[in-house]
Amino acid sequence: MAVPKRYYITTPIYYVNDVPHIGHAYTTLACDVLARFMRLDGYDVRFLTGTDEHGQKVEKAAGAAGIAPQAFTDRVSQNFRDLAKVMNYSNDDFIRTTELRHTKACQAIWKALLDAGDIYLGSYAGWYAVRDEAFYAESELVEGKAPTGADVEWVEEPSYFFKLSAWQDRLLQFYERNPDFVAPRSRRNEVISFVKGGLQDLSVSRTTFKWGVPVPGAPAHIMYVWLDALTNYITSVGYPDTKNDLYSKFWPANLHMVGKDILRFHAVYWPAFLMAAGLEPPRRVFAHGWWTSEGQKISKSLGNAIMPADLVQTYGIDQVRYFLLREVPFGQDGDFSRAAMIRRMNTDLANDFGNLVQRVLTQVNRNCDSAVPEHGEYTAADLAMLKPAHELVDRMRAQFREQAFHLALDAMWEVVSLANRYVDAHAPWALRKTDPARMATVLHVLVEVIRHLGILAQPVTPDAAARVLDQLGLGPDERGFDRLGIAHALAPGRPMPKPAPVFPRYAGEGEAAKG
Ligand code: ME8
Repeated sequence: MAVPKRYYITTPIYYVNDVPHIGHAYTTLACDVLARFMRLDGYDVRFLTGTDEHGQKVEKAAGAAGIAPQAFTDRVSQNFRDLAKVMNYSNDDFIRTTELRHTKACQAIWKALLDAGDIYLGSYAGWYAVRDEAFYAESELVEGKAPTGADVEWVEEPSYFFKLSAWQDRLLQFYERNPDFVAPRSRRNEVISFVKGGLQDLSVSRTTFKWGVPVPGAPAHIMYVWLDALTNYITSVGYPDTKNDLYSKFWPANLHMVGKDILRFHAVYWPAFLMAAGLEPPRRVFAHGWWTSEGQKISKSLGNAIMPADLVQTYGIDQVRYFLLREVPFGQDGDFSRAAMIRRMNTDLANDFGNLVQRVLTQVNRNCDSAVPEHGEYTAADLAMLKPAHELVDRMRAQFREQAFHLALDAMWEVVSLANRYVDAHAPWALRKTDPARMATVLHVLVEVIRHLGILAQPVTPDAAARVLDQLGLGPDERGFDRLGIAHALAPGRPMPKPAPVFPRYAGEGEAAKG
């Protein structure tokens, strides 16, 4: 039997203590592009994002805003839902940890851990960083602060513990058997050495504040916000009902996408919780890098957070989407600069891809009666142009499998450059009078190349790609990856609508020159 083509991808759920900035937009964008790619490739996809609304940090932020935590989270969570529209995300579910379905899932996993003998009552005395919502050992502190630079406070309270120490060997075996579980590879080594260094039992309940999921049977305790938050990934597929359709179709998740700051929670605690509860761990966790802004760390106190809506308004949605995934090798840290953004927008999109489409489709419109041109026999040069276009999907698939977005886009732009060189070399405009049949063949080859580029550009630049495909006259059922290849080449004579530019240049050229 064929393996069912299913794909479940998740973003971290974001704390609602703050409005979303470019860093949050980036993680969800990467997931959106993968989700779109897999859908076009025939997969049944589930793409989840949402907000992490419990814990001391959110409670404090609500206090500072002078409103009750629930009203505060309602307001800030909406900003993240609005972001989905601004950035054109295609998520299938948006989870809030204050929803009833989630409370039920949290309490069920708690009971499963308790029944398995992996939770016991004790008391915690140690350091806690509210900003990270994390406990730190004395030995981890650096000049009285958490290794992340967050302030720590001394906490002493009755607490339930998860027997994380008992999971060290099983986790190491799990990493051994699943070499692709943590990516990129350098992060995998980091996780393994952390676990080899020894694991302490983990405090999983708090008693000194109230904003959280109550521990079943122990109402003085609320669940530690990370146990609560991680559980969202199974809440969305219907846990604790593991027999339902969604759960059986989509769990284990194929990919949890996270920033490098929260890898430990996802690659150490989460598989341990799941295995202890008798559930399967996810297949893969990818930890991407961090963005700085014009060379500086993005922080609330510096006031330099880049707002996605501003960027989209200034440069355009697809320009921003393309830039974020093309500019920095995925997995590494990167710097956002307006000069670099404008360069990508003008060079890669407007000059290279945009011009290619514009000049080819304009010639078809003028010289081929606004219809797909007839083609004669292909020359070696024609075949050398078509082949890389036909093979592009395989190259991009391989890169997407590794979450190497920048390399997938590199591969695509190789074809774009090849096509621009092919236009120059074969100058179809000059053939109009001398050899109209050859002109038609050249334009046919180019229309096919553009059809492939348009279909494959959909995950990263969905609006612009849709406009390219509209201009080729493609119907909604002609845009999937199953339509790639010569077998589905456009029939000569099919009408093609009037072309219009797809990728504008940045209007404020002065700013580009400054960069
Ligand atoms: O950690 N560059 O939520 P959070 C790149 N609620 N990515 C960035 C970034 C930057 N400068 N700043 C933030 C939490 N991010 C928890 C997660 S999941 C069960 C619970 C992204 O609101 C990056 O993905 O602090 C990072 O991991 C995430 O936002 C942290 O979001």
